[in-house]
This record gives sequence, structure tokens and C-alpha cells, in this order.
Amino acid sequence: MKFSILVFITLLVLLSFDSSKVFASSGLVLKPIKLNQLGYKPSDTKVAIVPAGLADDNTLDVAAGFEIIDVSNRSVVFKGKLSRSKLWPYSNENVQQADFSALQQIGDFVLSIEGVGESYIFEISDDPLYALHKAAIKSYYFNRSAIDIDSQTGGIYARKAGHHDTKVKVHASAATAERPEGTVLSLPRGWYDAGDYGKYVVNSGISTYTLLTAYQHFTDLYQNLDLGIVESGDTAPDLLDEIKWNLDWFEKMQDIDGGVYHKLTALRFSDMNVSPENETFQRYVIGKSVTASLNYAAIMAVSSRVFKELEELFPGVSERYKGKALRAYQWARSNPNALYAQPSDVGTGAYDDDNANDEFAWAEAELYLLTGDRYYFEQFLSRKTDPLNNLSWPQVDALGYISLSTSAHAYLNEREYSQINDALVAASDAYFLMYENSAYNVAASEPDFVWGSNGDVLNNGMVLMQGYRITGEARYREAAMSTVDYVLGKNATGYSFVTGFGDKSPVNIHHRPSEADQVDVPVPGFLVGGPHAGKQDGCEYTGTLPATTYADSVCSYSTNEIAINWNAPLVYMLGAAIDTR
Ligand code: 9MR
Ligand code: 9MR
Repeated sequence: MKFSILVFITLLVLLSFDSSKVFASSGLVLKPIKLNQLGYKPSDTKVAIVPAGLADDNTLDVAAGFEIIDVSNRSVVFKGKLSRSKLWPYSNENVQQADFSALQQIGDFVLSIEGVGESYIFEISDDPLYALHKAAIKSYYFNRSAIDIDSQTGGIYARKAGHHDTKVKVHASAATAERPEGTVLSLPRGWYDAGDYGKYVVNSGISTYTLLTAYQHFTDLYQNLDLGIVESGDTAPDLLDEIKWNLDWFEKMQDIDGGVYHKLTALRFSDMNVSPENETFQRYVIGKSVTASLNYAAIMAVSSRVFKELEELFPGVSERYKGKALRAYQWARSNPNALYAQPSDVGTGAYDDDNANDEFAWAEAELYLLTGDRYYFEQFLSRKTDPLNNLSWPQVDALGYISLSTSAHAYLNEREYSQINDALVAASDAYFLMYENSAYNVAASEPDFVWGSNGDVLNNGMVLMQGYRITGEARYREAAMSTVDYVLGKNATGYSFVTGFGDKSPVNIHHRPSEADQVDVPVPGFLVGGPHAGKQDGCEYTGTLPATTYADSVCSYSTNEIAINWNAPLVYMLGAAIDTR
């Protein structure tokens, strides 16, 4: 198993550090007790993490009991015992767990431990994540290009439209005889990728997929969910209206020959304090790649299926997407080695990937569901992908499995269908073990602590939710929700990683609109990338370990930027939290 070996190696490496120095310089501990700062439903598993000293120092492992106090009258409503301490290698801490799942009373509480202190106030209620869920989706609205965000829908974050993208030029790297360098194209709408103003097909693809999957898995929840966006009040679900804004741009990224442009950006990033309307760099479609084309094929295919059911509202859309999906796949088959290579005059995000096998498999799964043509399923199987492979923008193995598992009943025989579901359950089992053995009580491990770690952790949660969806076994859901608790405060930094939510959440995000506006607090509902030890931006960090290297500073684009592909599994997991209990 890849992670057990990695855990072992990490342990060895970490234990050879001078841990007292690491701890002394960490300075990250805000409140020593770490828990989900938003709260829990009465029936949820509820676990807080309590520091028990350094990896090489067990002397603090003495506190035996903890109390939960009702803040309205300071009465003790629950008493429990801490677990034995355990090492979490990613923060080099010994920690103990305080499990208060048995407390099901509604109210506002703190967890208190003599000699350690009190936690932030958390709530137990029927809908602790409801507002957060809406804000997590609304963040896409705030990141729309080519639209004025009015004050009715945007409140204090109202702003003028930026990047109409009606005069985009074809970059030399994407030029053909039919569309030579400098050809002007109109490709408006879409979401900005992140804290920059680029629109990148690969990353937009996985983000759109995850939101569409949330819609398909929790349809009842989204049917009438009012997001307060400009389309609210029309007859389509708001979540689909939001997704459609992006698809309107996305579908236009196809060249005449069927191949798909890798991205639409300027040649370089602007300064941080430039608002959308003030960034007026010439923009280009840059490169044409096999990974973008396959992403595009997959997204056009799944969108064609979803919008078919809404034919009256969106006439002709489903059929158009279908044609585009097939042509993009054909191009990818003819150009399997067209991996993206960043041209020397371009400095925006690369989203380059040296392996398109998983993208092929994902597109083939979606095309099978779109057409029923066995050829695609056979191709999918021949790729031998594994849904346990770390789900993230360059690694999309799990996505084809999730789609087939959701929608293939009519297409696959029983044996084939079980094969798909078994692979997802096996991946869920691996993540479950990780959760069970984790000192921090979270389904996360070494490979997750890369740029965008919070997104990786939540993607583990999304895979675990498939185990729950397929088997109905509550333990998978419980392990999945550990990833939500993690990003909302039960982590080694003590931050709730979503802007505007939690007692301690990021304020100085790497997000140009938030930097450029006159508002002190950042646009709400954005999940920051999260800790990892890369420090690619050269900023100041107090922590040095995979789970502690995080800075709430604008400088830190490697840990404190926001991005559509990280918010998407947050939306999925919050939808799951609300809809499945
Ligand atoms: O702001 C950019 C951010 O969106 C990207 O994720 C990041 C990595 O590609 O780059 C940021 O831009 C920085 C650039 O790479 C180097 N000079 C400073 C830029 C802004 O801080
Ligand atoms: O999420 C991306 C991460 O996996 C890469 O390591 C990193 C550097 O290439 O880029 C990240 O994506 C950024 C993209 O290149 C530009 N827009 C902002 C994205 C989030 O930081």
C-alpha cells in the first residue's frame, strides 16, 4: 500500500528532526483544542483533538478527562475520557482524542480540559453547515468573469464585470492554418480559476464535474436551493444556473479540428491589487492539449446527460454538447502525445500533466454513459485505472468510476457493475483505515500534503461517500465527514479554512478581487489551499511540517490562494453532510 510505506518513511524523517525547535517555532497554535468550529448535527460523530506534547515527549499525556460545558448557563452537560496519545507525523505532535459523539443535545458549547483550556464555542444543531454550504457555492458566482455583480446579489462585494473575453487572440502555440496566430475569438463567461483571472480547461473540468455530481447525488437538496444569484427565481435549480455560466465559456474552448485549447489567460499574472475590471491585459487561447481535450470530452458528455433532463429550459444544449464531446475525444485519439508544454513567453498557470491515461479512462466512462457504445467501456477497462489514486486535477481515475457507479445500471451487466462498485468500495476501505489509524482522526495522509492539500483531503471524503452510497454502511460516511471537520478546524493549524466561517478563518487570501476591493474581509465561502511544506512562493512561514506550513498572508499563494477545484469537493461534502442525514 502506497500510504503505509509513505507514513513509515515520513515518520523516520520526522523523528530525526529536532522536534523541540519545530514546536517552539511553530507559533501556530491558536486554541490548543482543535475541533470543527462550525458545529455538528446531533447524530454526528464528534471528536476534538487535544495536544499531548511533542513526538519525543509524552509528559503532557496526563489529562485524563474532559468536560463539555453549555455556554448559556455554564453547566457541565457531558464528561468523557481522552484517548491514549498518538503521534501525528505530519505535525510531529502527540495528540489525544476527545470523543463526545454521545452528546446529542442542541445548544452552544465549549470543550474544557483542566490545564489545557477551553475550545472555541461550537454548536450542535440541525443545520450547522447550511449557510456555509450556500456560501461555498456562491463563491463561484463571485468568481464569475464578464458579469457585473450587483449589490442585490453581491452585497458589499458588488463589483463591475471584468474580462469580457470577446476579443481573445489565438496564441502562436495554438495556431492552425484555419485559425492562424492572432485570430480573434469570442469566449465570454466562465469562472476565474482561483486568485488569478485565468480560465483553464483542465482545472475547470474537474471542478464542474464535482459540482454536477453533487447535483446528481443530492438532487432534492438542490432543486429549490436559493443561492441569491442573478438567475435565482428562474425555473432551473440555482446550482445548475451557476454551472451553466461556466459551461457557456467552456464549450467554446474547442478548435475547429475538435482539439481543445489548454487555457485562456494573459501572458502573465497581474499585480495582486488589480480588480477584475481593471485587468486589461490582452488574453489568448494557449496551446491545445490531449488532457484538456479529454477533460472537455468528459465534461461535455456528463453535461449532455444532465441537461437532457432539462431540455425545455435549455433547448438544444444537450445535443450540442454531445457532438462536441465526441469530436474532442476523436482529436485526443489522434493526438495522444499532445501533452501541454508551457510556451516560453507565458507565465500563467501550467496545469501540465505528463500522463493522460487517467483522463482517457474518465472520458471513455462518460462517453459510454452518453452513447451506450461498448467500445468506450472496453477502452475504459483497458486503462486499468484505480479510484484510490489521489483524486486531484492531474489524477482523475476516480471520476469515471463514480459516474459509472451512479448511472450505469442499465448499461452494465451485474458482474461489470459490481466490478466498478467494488473498486470504489476498496478505495473507501483504504481511506477508512487511514481515518481509523489517524491520530488526528482524519482520512488524510502524506500524498495529500501538496499544493491544495485541503482539496485533496476533501476529495478523499468524496471517495469515502461513494463507499457509503454503494453499501449504506454508516462508517464510510463517518470517515468521510472527518474531512469536513478537518477543514473546519480539526487540523494542526487550528484554522477553519473557509473565508468568513469559523472563529479563526483566513483573512488575507491570495485572491485579486479580495485584495483590490475596499472591503476588509475577504469574499466569503472560499476554501484556501491549505498546508504543505513546499513553500514555492518563498513567503514567511512559522510552521515547517506538511500539516503546519500554512500562512494567512496574501504572499502565500502556495497555501492561502483559493481555487474552484478545491471549493468543489467542499460543496460536494457539505451537500452530503446536509442531504444524507
Ligand atoms: O498570483 C499567482 C497565483 O494565482 C498562482 O497560483 C501562482 C503560481 O502560479 O502565481 C501567482 O503569481 C505570482 C507569480 O507566480 C510570481 N510573482 C508574484 C505573483 C503574485 O504574487
Ligand atoms: O493547484 C495547482 C497546483 O497543483 C500546482 O502545483 C501549482 C503550481 O503549478 O498550480 C496550482 O494551480 C494554480 C494555477 O496554476 C493558476 N491558478 C491558481 C491555481 C491555484 O494555486
